[in-house]
Amino acid sequence: MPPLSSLPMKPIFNDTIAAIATPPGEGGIGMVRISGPSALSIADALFHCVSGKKPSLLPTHTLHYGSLRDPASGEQIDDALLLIFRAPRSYTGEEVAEFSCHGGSVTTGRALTLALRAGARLAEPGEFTLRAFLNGRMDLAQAEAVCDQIRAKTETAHRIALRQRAGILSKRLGEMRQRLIGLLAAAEATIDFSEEIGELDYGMMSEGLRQIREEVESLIRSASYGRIYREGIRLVIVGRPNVGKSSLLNALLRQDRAIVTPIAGTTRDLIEESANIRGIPLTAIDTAGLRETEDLVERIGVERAREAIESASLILYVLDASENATEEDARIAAMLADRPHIRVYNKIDLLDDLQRERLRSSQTDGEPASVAVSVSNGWGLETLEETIERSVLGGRVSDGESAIISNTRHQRALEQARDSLREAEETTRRQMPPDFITIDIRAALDALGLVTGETATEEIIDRIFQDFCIGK
Ligand SMILES: Nc1nc2c(ncn2[C@@H]2O[C@H](COP(=O)(O)OP(=O)(O)OP(=O)(O)O)[C@@H](O)[C@H]2O)c(=O)[nH]1
Ligand SMILES: [Mg+2]
Repeated sequence: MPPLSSLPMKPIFNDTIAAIATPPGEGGIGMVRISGPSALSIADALFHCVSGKKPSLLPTHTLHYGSLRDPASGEQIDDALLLIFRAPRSYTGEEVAEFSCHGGSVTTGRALTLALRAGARLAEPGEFTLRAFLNGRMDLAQAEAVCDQIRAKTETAHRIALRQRAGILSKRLGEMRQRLIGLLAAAEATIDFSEEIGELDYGMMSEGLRQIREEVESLIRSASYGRIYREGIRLVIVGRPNVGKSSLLNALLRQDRAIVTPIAGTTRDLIEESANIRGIPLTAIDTAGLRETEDLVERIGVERAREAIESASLILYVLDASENATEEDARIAAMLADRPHIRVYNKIDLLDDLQRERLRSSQTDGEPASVAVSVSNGWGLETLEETIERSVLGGRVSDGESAIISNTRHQRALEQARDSLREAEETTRRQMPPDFITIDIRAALDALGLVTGETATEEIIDRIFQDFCIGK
């Protein structure tokens, strides 16, 4: 497989693809998208503009009203709108026709069938965006951000995806690659023309490499933040029976998801639900109260709770503030000792003022963080959400402008680049011949190119687009 940078920049596909671009089910409108060299001739066969004009003769970026008909029988399928984009100024870089029909799976399904019969082939998942990438309309990081934007669960995740799609990360990486290419050229010149330009300036080389390596490292650091928003976290609620775990789950979800009763041992299975706490997408998991029990069902539930603790990104350890700690609490505390967790003292409404004051003064700023709440009254829940945010992000916040890494693939590529840059720095420090330095610089350039796709192989690219939805 040749590197993609050697692929031609003009449209490279001779087949035409089609798919329903709107989600399945009922909806106001449904859209069928067709892209490729025959997109407009297919529109000619199926669509009759009220103006009487042929779609293939219409100008780009225009919208037309008309009827969608089966060319075989003449039957009208829908009255619809046709959007025309001409190559190369379209999403894919190819000729594109989009039918905006009435919603519902039958209408869009029939429109798609007509397009296929007229010569299009059903698009693979992500194939429109794949073509956009291969036709040079966007780079790989931007293409991945398309998928991230569609999948974003919170506004912050959406903002990160939007910035990546706009090319902020690509631009930053592009600048770094340009500077590395400058260093590579300097090293190569001393190999080829050492008599004219003399020895390599090792000091300059070392300083240049250090600066770029530090920038790569700062991007890698942003990954711990960016990935939380892209992938979300698992928040597991544990504690003894009856302390208010399910009540807390319901409060965080703002819905009555789990059964709450005064009977200890109410929850017996894991209850998982998606939530959004201060922009952080998360799966909140309520568990069976931890205790020794003879009840078979409850015992399985307790076992599952222990497994959930293993998979948690953060644990809320709920205690009943009106009761003294028990042996079970000591066991739970020991189990959580090396796991990230927050102690949540619940039911503080049952305490008198003096007891509440005592609880408050016993809480320190140290680890683990602890928060006093009354789920029944809503006291302290906002502080708890703030504490969750702080624990998850560890004080890392985005300034809203800089490039952020939110994807494991990008993180790995940058780590590879950092390692090669370190090796280049070491080779420079030891004043080895410039050939050795150029090998490491080239490796770093290749690693950075994986993110934006210049050096990505067909296999990597296929894997990325397989995860997309159909019609995108
Ligand atoms: N006074 C008071 N009662 C509460 C509070 N939060 C929950 N409760 C009550 O405590 C009881 C147990 O609540 P649950 O949420 O079912 O407790 P749990 O920890 O999920 O219990 P199990 O599922 O049995 O482990 C219920 O009667 C709740 O109404 C609170 O803040 N104050
Ligand atoms: Mg419960």
